[in-house]
Order: sequence, then structure tokens, then C-alpha cells
Amino acid sequence: MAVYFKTTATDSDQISSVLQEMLDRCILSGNCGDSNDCIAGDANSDSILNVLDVVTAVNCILHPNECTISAIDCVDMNSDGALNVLDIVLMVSEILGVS
Ligand SMILES: [Ca+2]
Ligand SMILES: [Ca+2]
Repeated sequence: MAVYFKTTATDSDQISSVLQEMLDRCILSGNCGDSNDCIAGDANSDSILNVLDVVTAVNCILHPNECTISAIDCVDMNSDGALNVLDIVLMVSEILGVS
């Protein structure tokens, strides 16, 4: 299980309550990832995964300076920390339902 969580908490009680909350959320809802609820591959954040997301993601790979993706975590389909052609392949597979 990979957990990504950004917090400014420095107090150990605060941190343990954050961790407890994350565990609860993970166990109760199956959402064990980022606190950012996003659909995997939803590059344009419209809550639908379709070809527009593939176009958006491809544009980001080709033109990183013009990238409009706000949550790279959502588009990083294989969770390797980078957005590249492997993620595009996974997105297309997901859209086609062959994953
Ligand atoms: Ca979308
Ligand atoms: Ca990736």
C-alpha cells in the first residue's frame, strides 16, 4: 500500500490523528491513496475518464511547460512518480476496458 499525504502538522498527536483518519478512510471506503479524490487517469479533472484525458496527458508529456494537469498523482497510472507513455498506455487500456 502506498500512501501520499501532505500535512503541515508537526505535533505528534496531530500526526497520529491524521494517520488514524487516513487508516479509517482506507479501511472504510477503500480509498487508500491521496486525500485528493480523483479518478485514475482523469487528467482534466472532470470526473470522467475518456479520450480528452489522453489528449491532455499526451500534451503534458510533449509540452511539460504547458501542462494543465493539477493532480499528477491522478494521472500517474502506474504510480512510479512520473508521467510518461506507460501511463498513457494504461489510460487507454482503462478507457477501452481491457485493463
Ligand atoms: Ca476527464
Ligand atoms: Ca507513471
